[in-house]
Amino acid sequence: MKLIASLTSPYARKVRIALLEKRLDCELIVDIPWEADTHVPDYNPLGKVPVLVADDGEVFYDSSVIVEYLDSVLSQPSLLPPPGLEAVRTRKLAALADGLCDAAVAIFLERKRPPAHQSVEWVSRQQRKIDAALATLERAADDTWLIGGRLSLADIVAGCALGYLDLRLTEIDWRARHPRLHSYFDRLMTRESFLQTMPPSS
Ligand SMILES: N[C@@H](CCC(=O)N[C@@H](CS)C(=O)NCC(=O)O)C(=O)O
Repeated sequence: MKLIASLTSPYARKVRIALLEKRLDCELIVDIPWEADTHVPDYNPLGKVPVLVADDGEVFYDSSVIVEYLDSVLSQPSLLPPPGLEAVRTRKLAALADGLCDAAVAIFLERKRPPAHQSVEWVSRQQRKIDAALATLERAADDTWLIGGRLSLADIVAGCALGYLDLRLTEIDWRARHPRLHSYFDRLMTRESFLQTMPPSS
């Protein structure tokens, strides 16, 4: 298998963590989709990372779909519960944390535009999503794991989303406002899979 990814993408980190948790071998191909010489659109019509190329050449994208594919390749440790309400709740929390990432990425990209083209209203709208998502995660983070008593896709996405805030939106002091989330994140960050995939600072 090959994973096409950038090292700062929280969505790609999600897949890299899943691969490490499952101890699956996978070649990492670093490709930055914003650069002119990117090959990402050759694999994903949306031009986004991560993309997984399976051993038989089939291509998978969207990070959560890739994690589901990895669960089908190697069922243990499973990152999604079997079909049922717990699986739906796991996906819901993962969707929430993905949405937090989407809003943070939107702010990061907006700030890269020339100042005269930046929209204060757009940034505020994204900021409100981040604040509300953090408050919801704070309520969910009352134990070691968000759901089901073990590591799941929800924890991986939540950890990647919080890590992305630390990388790109350092002015958001989410730890001070969300003490349970702070402790939950610190516990998560002791895991080898999270430590090995820390994003570089640029
Ligand atoms: N929902 C997608 C989001 C992927 C995504 O937005 N990746 C960003 C990097 S953080 C990207 O490749 N952006 C390039 C673009 O939007 O053209 C997933 O979970 O895989």
